[in-house]
Amino acid sequence: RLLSCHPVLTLHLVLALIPDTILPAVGRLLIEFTSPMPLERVQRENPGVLLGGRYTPPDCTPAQTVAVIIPFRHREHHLRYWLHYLHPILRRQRLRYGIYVINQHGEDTFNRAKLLNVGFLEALKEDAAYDCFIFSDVDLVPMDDRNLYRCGDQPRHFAIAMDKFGFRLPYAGYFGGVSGLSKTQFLRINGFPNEYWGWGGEDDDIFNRISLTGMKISRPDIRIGRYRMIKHDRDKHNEPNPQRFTKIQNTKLTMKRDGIGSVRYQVLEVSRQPLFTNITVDIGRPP
Ligand code: UDH
Ligand code: NGS
Repeated sequence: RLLSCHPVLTLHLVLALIPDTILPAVGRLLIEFTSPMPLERVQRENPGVLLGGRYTPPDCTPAQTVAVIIPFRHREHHLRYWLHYLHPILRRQRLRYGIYVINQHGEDTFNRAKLLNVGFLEALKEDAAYDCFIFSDVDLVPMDDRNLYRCGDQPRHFAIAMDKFGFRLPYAGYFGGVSGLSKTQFLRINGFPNEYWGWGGEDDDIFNRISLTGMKISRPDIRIGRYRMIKHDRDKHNEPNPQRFTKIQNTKLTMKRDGIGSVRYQVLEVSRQPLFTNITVDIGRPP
């Protein structure tokens, strides 16, 4: 337990010489979503993961403790694929981590960014040691395990080369899909906006918050930040938000009053499952 958990990237030469079974990193991964994924199988294949989806590497002491936060409603089959692919990747990355699924209760309009704020606060209530927060959509799986789910000295954007965008950024200021902020970085931007109900714009607002506080987005190499998205139709109650274009013009004014300091919600249930912690929350509805 004395060794620190070094980034796997530096070990390339050594890796070439040791057998596949103990390889810390694989590199490019084959990701596909054809046959349904039973949770029992995922559990069987991840015996080292503890109740609530917690993991600590057995042989080294990680520098960070990472909370992975997933905004969620009615996507159980996506979550099973996500857990199937991500647990082994995160284990190989030698992270100390926990998985938090923030499940929006009821059928009112979806609010991704508010759920992510809830995830930040609830993860910290569970374990004050969390100092890195990775926010991931449930339908995004990295295609390369060298895309390290950790925080650095600037906010990180992980999902930069998604299959649906032809493995490129759709625009320079895109910050959607999977992103990560240290606790300090998250608090510096007053967390995420709570007032984006429905689809779109909340990730651009977060991008604005980061720029306005003088931080810069860090991204992996374009060959490594590749993702597959599980194809799906538009969800019910997550229609494009018509206010999103005017809202993202006003981040500078709104970010002071709307954020982690003003989020109101009610936790209805915390349930520790074998592979994740499920937090069902009433976040209200649009005004
Ligand atoms: N989410 C849910 N349930 C919902 C809505 C959203 O869990 O009902 C979560 C989920 O983690 C999802 C994320 O919020 O990955 C982002 O929402 P999204 O997947 O709807 O956003 P995306 O941009 O899709 O991926 C928009 C609709 C695309 C329709 C494409 C039709 N071919
Ligand atoms: C922008 C949205 C973002 C969204 C991105 C990609 O236009 O929230 O498209 O969307 N911003 C606004 O609407 C203001 S996607 O192609 O994934 O559906 O993340």
